[in-house]
Amino acid sequence: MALIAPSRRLRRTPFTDGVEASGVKGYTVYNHMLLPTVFRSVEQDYRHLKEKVQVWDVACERQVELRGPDAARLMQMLTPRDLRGMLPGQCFYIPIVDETGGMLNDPVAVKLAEDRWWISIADSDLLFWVKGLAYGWRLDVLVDEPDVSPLAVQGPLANDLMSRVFGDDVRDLRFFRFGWFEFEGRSLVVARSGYSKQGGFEIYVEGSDIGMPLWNALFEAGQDLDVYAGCPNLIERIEGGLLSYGNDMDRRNTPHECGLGRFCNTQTAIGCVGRDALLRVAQEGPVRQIRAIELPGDSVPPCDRLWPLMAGDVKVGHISSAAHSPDFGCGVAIGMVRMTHWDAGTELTAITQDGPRMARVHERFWK
Ligand code: THG
Repeated sequence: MALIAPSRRLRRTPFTDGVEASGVKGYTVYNHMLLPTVFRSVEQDYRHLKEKVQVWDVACERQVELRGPDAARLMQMLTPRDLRGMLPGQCFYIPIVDETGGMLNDPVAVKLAEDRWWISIADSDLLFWVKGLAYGWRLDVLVDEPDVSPLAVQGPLANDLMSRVFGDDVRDLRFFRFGWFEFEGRSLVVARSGYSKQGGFEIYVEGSDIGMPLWNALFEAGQDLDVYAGCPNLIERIEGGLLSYGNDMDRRNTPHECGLGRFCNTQTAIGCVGRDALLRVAQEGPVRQIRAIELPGDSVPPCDRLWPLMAGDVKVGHISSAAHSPDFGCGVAIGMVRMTHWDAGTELTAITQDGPRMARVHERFWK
C-alpha cells in the first residue's frame, strides 16, 4: 500500500514522537487519530506481548466526557447495561445502542463521580450522538472531548513496570477498577484494564504536555524488563475474543448478535433509548451471532473485506477478522454465523480473496 498523507485531520497523539522513535512500521486510523498496528512484526510483537511488557499509544481511545447533574441520566440513555450499581472508581464495558438496538459503539465507561463520567470510545463519532441526545432532551450536562489520552501498559511484567513509576499501590488495583496516581505532580486515573488478555493497566493521561515525559519514564524504568513499544495485536485480540467495532460489528448488529448479551440488563435499564427494540430481540434471541472460527492451515491472508461463509452454495455468515496464530498452529478468526450453522464443530467454507478454504466453528478460543 502507498503511504498515508499526513494532515491536520489525521491527528497525531501526545506519544507519536515516542512511537516514531521506537520504529513504528504501520498505522491505522481510529477516531481520526493515528493508531500504531506493528512495530517489529505482528508475530514478534505478539510473542513479546505474551512474555514481557509493552507500552501502547492508545490515545485514539478518545474520551467523551459528561459533566453535570444529568450526567448519570444521560449515561443510562446510552446503554442497556444497568448502571445503577456502578460506583465511582469502577469501569464498565458497555454496549451503546441507537433507538433500533443497533450498536453505535462498545466503549469502556469510567465513573469518576456521580456527575462526571468518561466514555472511552471505540472507532465511531459517538460525541455527536451524545451531544444530540443532551441537546434534544434539554439535559443539564456538558458533553465534550477533553485532553485525555490513554496509554496502555500490557503484558505479564506490567505490574513490575508500573510499580516502579507509580509506586507499589498500583499492584493492588483490581480488574476494571481505577485509582488516582501521581506523576510529576499531576494526579492521573490509572485503571486495571486494556485491549489484551495478557493483563495490565491503562493510564488516562490528562494534559498532552506530560505525554512524552511519561512515555520516557516508563521506558527508562523498564530497561531491564525488555519493555518495548507495542499496540493492540491482531492475533492476540482474536485469540482473546476482543471485538473491534467497525470490523466485527456495527450499527446493523444488536449487542446480542455480538455476544454482548451478558453486558445488557435491558429489563432494568430504564431510560435506554434502545430499550423497547432490545426487549423484543432479547425475548426471541438472536438468529445470528459472533463465533470464533478456526481456519486450518499455515497462513492467513489479510482480512480487509468480509469473507462469505458458505454451507454448500448457501451463504450462512461471514468472517470479519482473521490472522494466523503461532500458538494455536492454525488460523483464528471472528465471524458472524446464522443459528442453523453456529454449533461448535460445524464445517463451512470461507471465501477469501485468495480463494475458498475450510472454516470450523468453535465455542471460543479463550476460556
Ligand atoms: N480500553 C479503553 N478504551 C477502549 C478500549 C480499551 N476503547 C476502545 C475499545 N477498547 C473498546 N472495546 C473494548 C473491547 C473489549 C474490552 C474493552 C474495550 C475488554 N473486554 C474484556 C473481555 O471481553 O474480556 C472485559 C470485559 C468485562 O469483563 O467487563 O476489556 O481496551 N479504555
